[in-house]
Amino acid sequence: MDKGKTPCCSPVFVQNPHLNSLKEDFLYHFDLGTGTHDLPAMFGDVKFVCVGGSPSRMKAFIEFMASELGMEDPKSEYPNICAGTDRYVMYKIGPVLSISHGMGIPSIAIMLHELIKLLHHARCKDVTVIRLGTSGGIGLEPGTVVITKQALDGTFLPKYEQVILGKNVVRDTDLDQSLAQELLQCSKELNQFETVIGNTMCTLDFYEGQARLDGAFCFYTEKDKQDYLNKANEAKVCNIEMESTVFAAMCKLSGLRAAVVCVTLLDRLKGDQISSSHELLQSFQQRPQILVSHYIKKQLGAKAAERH
Ligand code: R2B
Ligand code: URA
Repeated sequence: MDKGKTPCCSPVFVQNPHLNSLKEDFLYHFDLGTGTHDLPAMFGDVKFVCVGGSPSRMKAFIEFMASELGMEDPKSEYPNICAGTDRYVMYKIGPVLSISHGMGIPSIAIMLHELIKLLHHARCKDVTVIRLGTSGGIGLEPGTVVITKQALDGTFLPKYEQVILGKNVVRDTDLDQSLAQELLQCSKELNQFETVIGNTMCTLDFYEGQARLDGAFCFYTEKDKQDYLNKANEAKVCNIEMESTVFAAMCKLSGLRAAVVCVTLLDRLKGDQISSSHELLQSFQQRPQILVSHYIKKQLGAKAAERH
């Protein structure tokens, strides 16, 4: 494939022979299933899946996306496709799906298993998945958007480790570098906020796992914390969040083009508490949405031009 060109007709892989013996596949945490829903009819046209932690942010994203694509319907609310469960929310407008994933690796991993199966059952092709999130920055002005180059674990290694059948299974966390560059280019075109490409550290916890001094427990000194964050800085970590490694690993296993775009809410070299005003934090959180919606519009414009 030519560098920089979007892939053509890449299916979404599941790698599980046991699925073939299921009479129907019920995606429990979405409350959707192959026996109860026509997944190809509902989702076959999906090309972009945007995921983020918070249900209300992912609803706001679909409303924003609809208005950006000129597809908003002032008379109707966007229905939550997963209304039968309160685990995740899911919204769709044209080829764009917006889904919440909660906080942390276990929560996003469950969502991704079901999302990958959903895209597979729906026979989707050429799907791009982007995580839009928040993070703590390292040495960056709060509000900077970080597009992840490599997702690293808490020891600064580009891997995701999980115990499966009592054994440690290690998966790598490569993300699509051409997609990261395309997103950076979109940010240059928008010219509205600072955006960088850098490494993202993914942790299992918000407090001790991210070297904070303000959790319920802390058995290290302020110097220990600073030394650790300085080491992260040396490993070119630009931001810290809680989902990127498993997101990258699972998207890679299923052949999905993937990117992580997170805004920084604070500079962790200067503090731990997120105490900026609600309004400022809200406006920061819109930045990944603005960037990704520009990217999607551009892609859809390019596809439309290819067809004519
Ligand atoms: C960023 O923000 C959340 C913690 O506040 C977590 O889901 C993450 O990755
Ligand atoms: N999300 C995180 O995981 N860490 C932060 O510091 C801010 C948001």
